[in-house]
Amino acid sequence: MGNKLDIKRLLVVSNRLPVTIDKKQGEYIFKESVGGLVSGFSAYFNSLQDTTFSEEDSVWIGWPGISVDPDDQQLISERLSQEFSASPVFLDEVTMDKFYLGFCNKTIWPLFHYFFSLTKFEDDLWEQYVAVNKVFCEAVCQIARPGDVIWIHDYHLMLLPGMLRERMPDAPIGFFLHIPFPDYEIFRLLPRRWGAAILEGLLGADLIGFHTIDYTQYFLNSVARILGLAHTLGRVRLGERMVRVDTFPMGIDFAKYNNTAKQPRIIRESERLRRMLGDRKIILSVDRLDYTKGIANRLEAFALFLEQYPQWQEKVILALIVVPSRVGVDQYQSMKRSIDETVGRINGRFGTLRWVPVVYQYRYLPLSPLVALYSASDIALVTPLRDGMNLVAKEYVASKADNQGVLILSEMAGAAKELDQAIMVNPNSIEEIAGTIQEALEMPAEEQQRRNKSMQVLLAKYDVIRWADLFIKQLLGMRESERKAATKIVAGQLRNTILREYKMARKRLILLDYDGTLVPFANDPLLAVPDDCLLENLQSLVTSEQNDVVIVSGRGRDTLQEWLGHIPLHMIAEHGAWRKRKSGNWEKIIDMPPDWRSQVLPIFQFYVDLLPGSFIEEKDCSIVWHYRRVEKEIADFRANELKWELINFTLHTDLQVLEGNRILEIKHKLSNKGAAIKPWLDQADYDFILAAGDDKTDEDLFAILPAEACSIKVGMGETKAKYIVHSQEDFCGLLADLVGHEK
Ligand code: GDG
Repeated sequence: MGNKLDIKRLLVVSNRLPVTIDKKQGEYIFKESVGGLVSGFSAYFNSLQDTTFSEEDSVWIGWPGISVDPDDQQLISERLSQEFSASPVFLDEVTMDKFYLGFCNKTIWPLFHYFFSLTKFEDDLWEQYVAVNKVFCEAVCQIARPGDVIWIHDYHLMLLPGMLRERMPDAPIGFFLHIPFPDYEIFRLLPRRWGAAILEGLLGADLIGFHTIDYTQYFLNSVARILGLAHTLGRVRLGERMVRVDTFPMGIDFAKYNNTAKQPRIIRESERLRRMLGDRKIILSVDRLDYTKGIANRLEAFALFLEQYPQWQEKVILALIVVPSRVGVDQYQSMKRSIDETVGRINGRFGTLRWVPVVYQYRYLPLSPLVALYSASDIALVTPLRDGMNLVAKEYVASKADNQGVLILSEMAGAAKELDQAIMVNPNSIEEIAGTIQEALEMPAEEQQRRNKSMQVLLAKYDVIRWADLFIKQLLGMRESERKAATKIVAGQLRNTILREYKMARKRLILLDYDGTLVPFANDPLLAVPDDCLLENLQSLVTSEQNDVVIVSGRGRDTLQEWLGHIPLHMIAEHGAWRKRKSGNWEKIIDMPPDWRSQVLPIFQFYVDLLPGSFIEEKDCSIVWHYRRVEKEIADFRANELKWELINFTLHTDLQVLEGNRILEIKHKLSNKGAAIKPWLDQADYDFILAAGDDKTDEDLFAILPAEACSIKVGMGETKAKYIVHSQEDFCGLLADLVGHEK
């Protein structure tokens, strides 16, 4: 596995520890916890000693599942630490019930799985959620040391990253959500105060991970709509911090399931199971008891299958394993009763003295019998109504040592994005599931093998260790690039150096972009007028004989002339199509092809009609389509369409498409800011060159500068510039200081 990094420990934080404590006759008993997070993640956690983390044991922090008597807490902590590398968050059962069975499972769980009619919106549940997140925060703060990497898991602790960030501004913090993140239309059903607090809480992390691209997009969309924070390629800037949001589909411990299935005792157990069930075809259903898992529909579909395909009666059984879960929540109790009744009804209706159609167990199975059952089953029926990922589907395929068996999988499970060789079903359609069972039972053996092999390759490659490793590498990698970027930020020592070099220079060239660099963007480009302070600063700059100041802009020359013409500046307009020396007139540098305007305008016009709020700006040698005023998603979609149409149109012409800050522009391919400033670079022996710009077009300028030039990108993102300032205001502050040195 990966290189050992200079990191002390990984602190994993989740609601429950991988081990649950029970007390029987005064004795504490330790047993494995149930559920996707624990069963999946434990493999990674247990492998840690040999991987990325070194020096000391990593720690898993969470609730141990029981109120521990204060007198026993020391002892329990020691046992958990020594035997399980775990550290307990001591909370009494009443508090935990209010939290776990309250906001977690009466609000977040139903809402995030699109069961909004089951969702409770109660203030006291929210207050309890906040309070327990605070207790976790205290617990982590007590354990964390500088250098620790903190990885928080799941929907119970969505406020924790933000709370920890306040206490530990520099700690590397990751967060992974194991359930779906819903579409904005669903998320916004939460009172705004709660929704905003959850998003802000999550954004306390450096890296936020989801199972699928859809969840990632939904999250980013909610962040944009509710907090007003836009993202660039999944990166959200929060003041000095950058948060990355990305997709990491969780894998399973493939080797564990595959190797277990190959063990002779498991093969024997699997054969025994088959014989015991009368050598009938076995359809397997394994889930925690949960309304999201679609157990009721699955049972109805099995009944419909027996009715529609009577030839299969007595030849097939449904092995229904339901694992107890969230026993205190009302819906779960009534669901349990309803499953019991449905199973009874089906068995009563179809069963015979020799055949029980649904073999039902309401209990947790240890790993070996579970794998034997996976291995013995001809079909796995995994039909959740909504599921973040679903690991059972993956485990079933991994346990097919002989590659025989068919996975029927709900298209509403995150796993459907990867397990493309499963037979997909809509879990809401009982008819569709029933028909698919028949299709699966008749699938030829070779086809089953082909499909399973293909999925096994994927599962073996993207297993849980690789999943976790990628997440951690991404988390540390982005911290590293943030650290590198920080060394480029014009502040402190670096700022003083630039000011000093400026002051000491004999002859200076100062190249300044206009929009986004000297003035903020305005919704209407004609409103981005320079204010008095900027005009004064520019005036002071040009007053010095030592300075050549060039405004290098994409703006039309008329606008530049009107706004800045009274100051003796050199000016480049329309990305270099026009040039003006400070004491000269405007010269045209580029000749546009004939008829270009009459060809381009109708294309732009069409998109203005399609996207109300977008508009055209016509210049001498270019045409710009602005879409800044339009809502992001719809605008991005149209902009992408138009971009490709324009790229196609310009293919064999001298024209070029330019993508700027919420604009698309057509210009001559020879006009660019780099070529435009070349005459200045060729002409004089400057001993100080400063260039600043915020947009892609400014990159052409940065690229042509000599290595010693002081190039400054305004805002974040990939750049060829040597240095960075966070904002346009920051750059104007620097400019004011340069001028200050001038006085
Ligand atoms: C959440 C998300 C996401 C179940 N019964 C037994 C047993 N299990 C194990 C399975 C599997 C795990 O529990 C269940 O995981 P799932 O992914 O299917 O579902 P959730 O518990 O709802 O998990 C889910 C997951 O987190 C991970 O991110 O995939 O979408 O809801 O590993 O094997 N294990 C044993 N006996 C049982 O009776 N040994």
